[in-house]
Amino acid sequence: MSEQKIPRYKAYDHPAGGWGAAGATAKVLMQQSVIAKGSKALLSMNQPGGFKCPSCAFPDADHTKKLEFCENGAKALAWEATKHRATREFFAEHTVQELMAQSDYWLEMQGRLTEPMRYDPVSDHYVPCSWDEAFALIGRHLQALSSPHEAEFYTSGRTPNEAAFLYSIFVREFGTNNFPDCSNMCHEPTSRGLPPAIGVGKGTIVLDDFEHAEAIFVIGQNTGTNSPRMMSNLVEARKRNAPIVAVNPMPERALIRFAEPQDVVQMATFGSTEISSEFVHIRIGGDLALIKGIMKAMFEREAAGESVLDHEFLTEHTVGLEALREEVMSLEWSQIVQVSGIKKEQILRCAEIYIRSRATIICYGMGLTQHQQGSRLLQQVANLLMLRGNFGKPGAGIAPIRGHSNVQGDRTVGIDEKPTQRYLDQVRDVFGFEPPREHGHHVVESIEAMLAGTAKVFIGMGGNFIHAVPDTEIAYRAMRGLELTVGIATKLNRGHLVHGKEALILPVVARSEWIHTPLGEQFVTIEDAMSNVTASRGVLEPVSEHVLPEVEIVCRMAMATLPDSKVDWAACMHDYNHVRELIAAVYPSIYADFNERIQAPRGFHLDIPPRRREWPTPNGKANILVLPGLEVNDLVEDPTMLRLATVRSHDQYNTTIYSYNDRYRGVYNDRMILFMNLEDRVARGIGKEEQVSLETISSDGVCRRVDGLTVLDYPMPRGAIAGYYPELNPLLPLDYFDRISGTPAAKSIPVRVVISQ
Ligand SMILES: Nc1nc2c(c(=O)[nH]1)N[C@H]1C(S)=C(S)[C@@H](COP(=O)(O)OP(=O)(O)OC[C@H]3O[C@@H](n4cnc5c(=O)[nH]c(N)nc54)[C@H](O)[C@@H]3O)O[C@H]1N2
Ligand SMILES: Nc1nc2c(c(=O)[nH]1)N[C@H]1C(S)=C(S)[C@@H](COP(=O)(O)OP(=O)(O)OC[C@H]3O[C@@H](n4cnc5c(=O)[nH]c(N)nc54)[C@H](O)[C@@H]3O)O[C@H]1N2
Ligand SMILES: [Mo]
Repeated sequence: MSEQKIPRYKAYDHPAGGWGAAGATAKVLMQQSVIAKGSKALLSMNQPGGFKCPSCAFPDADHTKKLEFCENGAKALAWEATKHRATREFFAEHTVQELMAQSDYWLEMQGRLTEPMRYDPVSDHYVPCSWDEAFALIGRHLQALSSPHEAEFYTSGRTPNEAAFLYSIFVREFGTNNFPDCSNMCHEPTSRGLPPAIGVGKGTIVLDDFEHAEAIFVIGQNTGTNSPRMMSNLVEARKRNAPIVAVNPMPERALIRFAEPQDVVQMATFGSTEISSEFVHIRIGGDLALIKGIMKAMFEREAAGESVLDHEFLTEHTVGLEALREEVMSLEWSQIVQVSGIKKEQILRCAEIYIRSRATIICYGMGLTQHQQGSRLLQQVANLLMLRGNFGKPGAGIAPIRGHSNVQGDRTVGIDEKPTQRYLDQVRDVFGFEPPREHGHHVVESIEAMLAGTAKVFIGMGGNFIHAVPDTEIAYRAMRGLELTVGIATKLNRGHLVHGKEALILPVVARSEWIHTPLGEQFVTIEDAMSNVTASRGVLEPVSEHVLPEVEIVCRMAMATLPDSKVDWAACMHDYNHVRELIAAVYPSIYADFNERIQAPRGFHLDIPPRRREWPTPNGKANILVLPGLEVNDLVEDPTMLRLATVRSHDQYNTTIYSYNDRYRGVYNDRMILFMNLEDRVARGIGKEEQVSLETISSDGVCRRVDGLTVLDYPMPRGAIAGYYPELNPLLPLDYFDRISGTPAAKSIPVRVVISQ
């Protein structure tokens, strides 16, 4: 197993993609022993009639000449279609305490879960239990609570629309809006920050816009690893000379040079395409200063008599321009340069690219959202776009590159701890019960409630809550205080081992597997990052006859918990068309005729009013909102401080570790790494590849420390370091989050190095 191999570090100087990616795809299929099965499934991934890739949320290309998969999609599939099984015999062999000693990698390598298991405290083993027993246990615990707010209902973004919708109705009829979800740690700043600005908390582009863009900015996103299918769009843009500006503290390989594994000529000739025309080596958290710098350059040119703003758009559609101009003009260039770490000349070049382009797309990922001012930072991205009317025209718009394949869809169909009153009225009218009106808990609040003893039950619809959340050790304590924890999952993970007094693991049918009910074959639907809703039909046989689809699990939890329910759960359980009719009833403005429209081979697009220059904001305008100053995180008065970004390697999917390699960053067989600028290393007296510890700088008296981290010389800006999530989550304080969205600031943790004695 790669775990036991000796760590190796060697800079990667090839283009990303290419034969390395092709080889990695074959290798992962082989490793999981699924060559034949996996290849068959790959052929129908993201094709009409097939299933949606379980990896990222990037939309499918609207053409048939290509197989729509990528190296990391293949890994996600191989991981799901694996031949390995975590059976009852496996659980009989290991106590939970023994399993706790294993790595996350090892746990998931045991393979797919095959039947429901219940924790037995006497033997410290998970033991088989029937589905009826499992649902009865859940029903008993939920009914025993003195208030419905004592339960937390987590959702991860792989859950399809039908299951997420029913889950949201079940939980609301039960009586709470406690919906912590993975989005709270991810694109919540998009969902909360953008609505006051443009009226929607989603992106405004469609895939075709890439073909019309005259410039593309990719900020804080590692495209080649986390949305590899988007590389085709970037390559295409570069080939027609559209400039691409990449803004990142790490010179991510694929953003520099990329060879398309699906381009036969490039593969045969070992050719590749240069991606970034401008690589902006930003300091962690320096993006606000960069954006303000670009805006300042524009305002200065206007002041000098040039016309670089889209005055018509600004006058007709926006409010707030003058306040922004005043604030931006009050900033000194020297401050902008210092905080961003970018020379004025380069900022001016970026401004020039932006001004010349008649249609610009700004894409962004976790490098922008996971800061203390993540939501308001995104409002500045929207401002920048508004200055040149980059909304509601071909080739232009804002493009949050979402993470999980259905994280956007889950929110659309009701997974929301702060639902609108309008939606709640609609639920009341369609189902005939009064849903709770008060806001529920997001992720951080749910952990606080567990720590305070006011939360007693945790139900995890997918995901790996315990290793996704901040402050790992504190989170362990929170989880262990609960009465009941339930993990609805495909694979064994840490969340099943850090459990409450009673615990269940409920195995599900995976995305690539078919769903047959007594009413025949069913399909589910997914909403991608560009608001396209498409059908997903698995093509593989489910892993065992004892796993259930998520839809059935939700219905049976509801039936066990709510004997007098107003909802006909039995009618939903086996008939997904009926579920879609209910979705259409609750969301008539976007989901009318759902069952008819989903018949189109590529599904349909949900309405995004800003695409028509309509702004569903209270004043009906696009609002230019000001975030004063240049900082997106609280200042820390400590000269030894470094800002730590926790990032993904090329070989992981969130908390799922596929291997210990990170090819493009030149790391093999190791994940306990700190990427650091050589001068920062030398200044601290750290030897080359020496092991150190990191400690969080915080004022709450808690000592947060991770040991055994090897320091690698890496082209990071001074003062910025990076390491891997989830290994470094113990350093992220629970209280360190964006107040608007609740999103932990996982890209800017203030830390100091402690040299081991
Ligand atoms: N293969 C694979 N695909 C995935 C995932 C996966 O784990 N594996 N996860 C999915 C999920 S849920 C999500 S949300 C997405 C995540 O996709 P990304 O958003 O690409 O995720 P990260 O790796 O967390 O980091 C993003 C980038 O931000 C940069 N960065 C860090 N700090 C800053 C900063 O202050 N400013 C700027 N400009 N950049 C910064 C990092 O160097 C890194 O390149 O991918 C999805 N797709
Ligand atoms: N420090 C730090 N922390 C972070 C981040 C970061 O960048 N830095 N990123 C954050 C982000 S963007 C996100 S989205 C979260 C991710 O948080 P989660 O979504 O909670 O985590 P995952 O690792 O994606 O969940 C993996 C588990 O999902 C289960 N699973 C897989 N497929 C299915 C399925 O089809 N159905 C069901 N029911 N279960 C399934 C498997 O059991 C697997 O073990 O982490 C966040 N945490
Ligand atoms: Mo995410």
